Amino acid sequence: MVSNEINEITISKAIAEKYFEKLKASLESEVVIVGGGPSGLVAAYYLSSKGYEATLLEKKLSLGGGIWGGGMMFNKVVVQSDALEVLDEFEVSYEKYDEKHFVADAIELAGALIYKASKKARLFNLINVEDVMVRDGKITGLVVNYTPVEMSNLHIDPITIAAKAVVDATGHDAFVCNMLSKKTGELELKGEKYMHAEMGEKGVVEYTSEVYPGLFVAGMTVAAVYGLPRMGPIFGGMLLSGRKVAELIESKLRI
Ligand code: 48F
Repeated sequence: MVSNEINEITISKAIAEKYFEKLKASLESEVVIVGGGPSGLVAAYYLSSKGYEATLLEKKLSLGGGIWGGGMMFNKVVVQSDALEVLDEFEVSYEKYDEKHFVADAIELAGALIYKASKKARLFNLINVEDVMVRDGKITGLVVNYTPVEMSNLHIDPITIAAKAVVDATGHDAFVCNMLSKKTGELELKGEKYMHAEMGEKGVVEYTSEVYPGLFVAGMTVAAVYGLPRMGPIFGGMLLSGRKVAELIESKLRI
C-alpha cells in the first residue's frame, strides 16, 4: 500500500515558492557579482561573510567557470604560495610541488568554492546578464534574462536587478565592461595580452579595482580592461583578486 505523504504538487509549490522568494530578495541587492568562476565565487563568499547581501549570476548550468578542466583538460590546477590562505579558508587540500608552486585538484577546488559560496551568498545559474542600468554616471543595476531565452533567440523582454555595487567577474569576456563601453563610450578596454604567468598573476591582483562608478572588476576581466598578460592554469591570482574586490567594496559601502 502506497501512502500519500509525498505529493507532486507540493514538490512543485515548494520549488516555485522558495525560488521566487530568493529571486525577489535579490532584485534589490547590495552587491551583484556577474560570473561564477573562481574570482566571482570567492568575491561572493567574502562579501557575504562580511555581512553584505551578495547575489551571483551565472549564465551556464554549472558554476565554476574555467576551473573544471585545469590545463588542457588535465584536471589539476596550480596555486602559488601567496594564495594558499584562500585555499585554507575554503578547506581545499593541495600538494607542494616546489617552494612557490602548489597543486590542487580542479574538481575539489570548483566544488569547495561553489559549496562555501552557496552557504552564504545567493547564487543563481542559468541567468544571463545582457545589459547595464546606468543613472547619473553610475551603474545602478543589471538587465537579466534566462539563458535559454538568449540561446533560442526568443523575443522576450528581460527584467532588472538593482545593486549598489556590481562586480564584473565574467572572465575573458569582460561582458559588463564591454557592454558599458559600448553603451556609454566611457570605459576603454585595452584587451588581454600574450602569456606571461608572473606578470599576469601579479597584475590581476594589483589592478583589481572600481573601473566606473559602481562597477568593479575581478579575475581575468581585470586583464581585459587593463591590457595585462594571460597566465593559463595558475589560479592564485583569481582567488586573491576575488578576495581583494570584496575588501574594496566593503570599504566603499561602509562609508
Ligand atoms: O572564466 P571564469 O572562470 O572567470 P575568472 O573568475 O577565472 C578565469 C579562470 O577560470 C581561467 C584563467 C585562470 O588563469 O585564466 O580562465 O576570471 O568565469 C567567468 C564566468 O562568467 C560567466 C561564464 O559563464 C563563466 O562561468 N559569464 C560570462 N558572461 C556572462 C556570465 C554573462 N553575460 N552573464 C552571466 N554569466
